[in-house]
This record gives sequence, C-alpha cells and structure tokens, in this order.
Amino acid sequence: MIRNFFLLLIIASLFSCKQQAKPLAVSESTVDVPVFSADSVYQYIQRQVDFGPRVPNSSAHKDCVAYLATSLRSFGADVTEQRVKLTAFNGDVLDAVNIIGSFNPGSSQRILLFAHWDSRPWSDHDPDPKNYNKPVLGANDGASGVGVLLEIARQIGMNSPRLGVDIIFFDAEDYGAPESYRGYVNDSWCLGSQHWAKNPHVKGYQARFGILLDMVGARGAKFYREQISDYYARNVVDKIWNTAANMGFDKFFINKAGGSVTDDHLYVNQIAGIPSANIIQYDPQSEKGFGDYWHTVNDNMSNIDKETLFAVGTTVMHVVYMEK
Ligand code: AHN
Ligand code: ZN
Repeated sequence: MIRNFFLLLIIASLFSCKQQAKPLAVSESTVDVPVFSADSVYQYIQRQVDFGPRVPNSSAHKDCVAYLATSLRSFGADVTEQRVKLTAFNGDVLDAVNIIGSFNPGSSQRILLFAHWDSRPWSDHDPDPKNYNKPVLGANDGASGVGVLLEIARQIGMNSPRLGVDIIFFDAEDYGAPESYRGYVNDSWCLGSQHWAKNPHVKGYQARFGILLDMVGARGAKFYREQISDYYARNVVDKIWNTAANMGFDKFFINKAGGSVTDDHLYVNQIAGIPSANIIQYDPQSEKGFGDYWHTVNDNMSNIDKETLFAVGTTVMHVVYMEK
C-alpha cells in the first residue's frame, strides 16, 4: 500500500512539468511520503470562498464550521469544536469556534499544524477607501492555509505518519484593530489562538513543534524566514526551509530574514510553549510587505496558484512524514 505512494510520486514527477518534486534524497529514501494534490486544495479553497466571507457571527461563518468539522471527521480525525465568546478590541462579542482535528490521539509524540479560518470584516488596506467597510473574501488570507491542511488531513487519514498530528483551524485571528483605530488596543489579533493557548483542548497539551500556514496560496509568493519564528523556533524554521530547498522549492522558500509578523504562532510559542514557525507571504523588500491583495476586496480565487500550494503542501508533508 505504502509502496504505491512512492511509485506514484515517481510517476507523477515523470509526467508533471511544472509541479515537479525532486526524487527523494538517499538519506530520506526509506520514508515514503504521499503525493500532495494541489487540485484537491484548490477545491477546498473554492468551497470555503463559496460560503462568502467567513466573518465571525455571520451565517457564512456558521456554515463553514460545519463544513470544516465534517471534512476533518471524514478524513478520520477526532474532532473538537472549541466554542467560546471572545470580545474584540471594539467591544464586539464574537461567537468563535476553534476547530481541532486529532490523528493518532494516543501518541505522546505530536506535531501541531495550524491556520486561521476566519475572514477579516474590513478591507482596510484596499486602495479605494469606499471598500474599507467591506469584508475580505479571504481566498488566500484564511482559506489557503486551511485548504492545504485539509489536504494534509486527507493524506494522513489514508496513510499515517509516525507521530500523532493535530490540525487546528483558529478563529478570530483577523478581527484586529485597523491602523486608523484611535482607542486603546492590546493583542487585538489572534483571539482564537490566544484562547486556545491558555485553554488547550487537552490539559497540558504539548507538541514537538508547530507550523502555521498563513497566506500560502498566492501566485509568485515568497516565504522568507519570519523573525518571531526564528526567535522562538529556529530549528523548526531550519527544518522547513532546508526541506524546501532539498525538494527544489527554493524559489518559494527564501532562506533569508523576513518581517516580524504578529500572528497565531506568537501565542502558541509564548503561552503554550510549543516552538512554532510561520510560513507566511511577507516580502521585506516590497512596500506593503504582504501581497497587494492583502486586506482588500481582491483577495479572491484569481490570486490562487496551484504551483505555490504544491510547493508549500509538499514541503510540510515531508517535514511531517520525515519526523520519527
Ligand atoms: C498584523 O498585521 C499585526 N498581523 C497580521 C496577521 C495576519 C492578518 N495574518 C493574516 N491576516
Ligand atoms: Zn488578514
């Protein structure tokens, strides 16, 4: 069974032109890693976007919870819906849900993979100020990371890695205060992960390391070494960026310092104490840092690129399956 995946990998690499994974290096050849499908991810992103913006307290948000929990269950995960009311910087009370899928829950050696699944209520970086109060569709900012993790969940369900894996979709990441907000603001982003880090779904939860996927699907994306990740989890960053380079994905994974981005991994590092790295599109050379679509009404399917999804998904899969 497992051999078939290896064969498939070889066959896939013979026939595909663009999405080419190099054959596994000799030292890795004893481990068979299932082939990651970017087509599958693309559909998972489309499904999320079809609900509309998944802004907390909206009906799209409620519908999407059911879709994500059902999907994880169908792949064989034990699913926990962690429901909590969270108060945003502006006083809005959000009915938030962190969705957790656990594979091989009995194993004490674990890997944590996470992404945020909510969409931002405001397009406050749109070039047109008339759009500031419109929600972000979040094809890349939200749905891409979740889509890649759904595909990894599907693969894990068919073919288990050696370690236990937990996949968390965090809510209320993107409800942070706009720069124009003049009131008092403290830790206004990442409300779902802040809550989980203080109240993990399993008492005393620990994992060997964590990986956050944030905005991992845009055409031409570059992933630099994010600085909070390098501070708390340098060896995890090394592991990911070296794996990517070994597989020929160094065009996407740039082994140089990027920005310092407040994101879900900050609280997983600081509060939960799990060394965690963020794979995020943030280019320190560019004016905006994030992609042009970021927090605009243009964060839609037109920016999503299967080549980027394949590079990220294949890299993370290898990191997961190599671990022993
Ligand atoms: C800040 O802008 C402080 N953090 C960005 C985190 C984020 C928002 N990721 C996606 N959307
Ligand atoms: Zn965002």
